[in-house]
Amino acid sequence: MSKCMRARLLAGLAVGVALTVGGSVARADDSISKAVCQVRPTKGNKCRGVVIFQETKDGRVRVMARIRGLNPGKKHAIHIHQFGDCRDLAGKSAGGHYNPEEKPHGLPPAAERHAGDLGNLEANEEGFAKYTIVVDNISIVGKNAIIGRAIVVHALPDDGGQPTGNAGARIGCGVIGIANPEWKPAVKKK
Ligand SMILES: [Cu+2]
Ligand SMILES: [Zn+2]
Repeated sequence: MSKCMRARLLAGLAVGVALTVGGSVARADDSISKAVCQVRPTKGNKCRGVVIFQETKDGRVRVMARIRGLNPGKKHAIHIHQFGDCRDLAGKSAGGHYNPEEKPHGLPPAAERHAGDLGNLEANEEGFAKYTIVVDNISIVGKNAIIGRAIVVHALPDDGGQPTGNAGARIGCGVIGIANPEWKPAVKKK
């Protein structure tokens, strides 16, 4: 077999593998613009929910969180932590705040803050919080990529103090993954 033929055969094989992963056909040029994180409670807590990350047309990231199991009427810090590792029962394995630019801790919209500093959730009387923030210091898979890192929700509010906002225990933890752009939740039957 000539060198050229072998190169073409290998290239063809690679494309074939890329197109048939998981038994369904994926486009080879799929760009990743959406991520999802399923937050689960750490030991002894009830915090759970979903955080969606969607890249905007102007290159920012819209973060949309829906979290329940919080203290009614209270604020709870929400951060991106360095490691997508929630194995520790208290969430410690997620490491510190995601801080690729070595900045001090802060609260949005301050520019001087960790990339992972998303501010606070604010729970209603049912202990549920819906929170949206658009940020310009992270991306899904580009600069300051968040894929493979973790969302951590804390017991206390983030007060912006050093080094990490005095937010207390980690009550929820979840790994940020690539969202399936075609999946939609089933419509709830009443
Ligand atoms: Cu945190
Ligand atoms: Zn921070």
